[in-house]
Amino acid sequence: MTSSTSLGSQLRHVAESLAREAGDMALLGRKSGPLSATTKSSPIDMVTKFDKASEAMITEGLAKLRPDDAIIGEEGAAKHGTSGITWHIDPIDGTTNFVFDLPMWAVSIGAVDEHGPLAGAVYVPALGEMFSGARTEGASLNGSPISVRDNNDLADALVCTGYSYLISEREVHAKRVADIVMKVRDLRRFGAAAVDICFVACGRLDAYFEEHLHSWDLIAGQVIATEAGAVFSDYVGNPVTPSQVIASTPGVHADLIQLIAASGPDAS
Ligand code: LIP
Repeated sequence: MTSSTSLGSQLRHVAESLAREAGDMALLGRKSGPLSATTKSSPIDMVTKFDKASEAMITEGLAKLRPDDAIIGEEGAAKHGTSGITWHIDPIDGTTNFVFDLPMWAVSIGAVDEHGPLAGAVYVPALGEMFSGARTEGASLNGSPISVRDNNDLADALVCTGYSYLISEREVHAKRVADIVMKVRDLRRFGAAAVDICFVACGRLDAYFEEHLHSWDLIAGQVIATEAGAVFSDYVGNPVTPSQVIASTPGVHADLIQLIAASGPDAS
């Protein structure tokens, strides 16, 4: 890394290398035999030894490569920093898919500075796909530039969503999905927010929406998809937060906000 390389580019490279190392370890481990899981926030919110091993590998790598940065990880990693950079780590995003040996799971590693998401990588080991990006420096899939799908028609849009682990929160989701599926090309539910957002970034999806996420689900995909031309907001068009995420190609964003508003719990 030359001294002229931007900080965003340096952090993008760090995220890619650590995501690949941890993701390949988890994929190899998953294929090595039967897997046990315990649960966290609900009986369907699972965690495995590979979630924990992946987070440990990533935090050890950051301790060597970026010792002054802060860290927030899904499985409990928490470290203060002095550099102004904070890493948000989802060591296995899509743990349910990982446990059921489905390919839609990823290692998501994103870095933020005082201005927001700066760089990130989302590695999907079972698909052999590395998404990455850095603010003002573009986004890529396996090194090739990516961009969102060019579409201005919500009825033509392939839209992805997800559901909370808390059954009590799913009633709203179910009603919303029942309405929205009638107004778009089709709905998908892949089970990993970081993958869903990166699929918007590369044009495989037109839009993604979900509530009740965490920063580690969002940050890496947010910088990648933003650099690929996606727009982000909450469900009413305000700045995105993990609690309410819309990521879409620009041409359907406003109509999707209106459709979500018309299909929500307060809709007539
Ligand atoms: C998952 C998210 C997904 C959501 C799941 C779960 P995890 O994260 O990526 O979008 O629908 O309920 O929260 O728990 O697999 O890291």
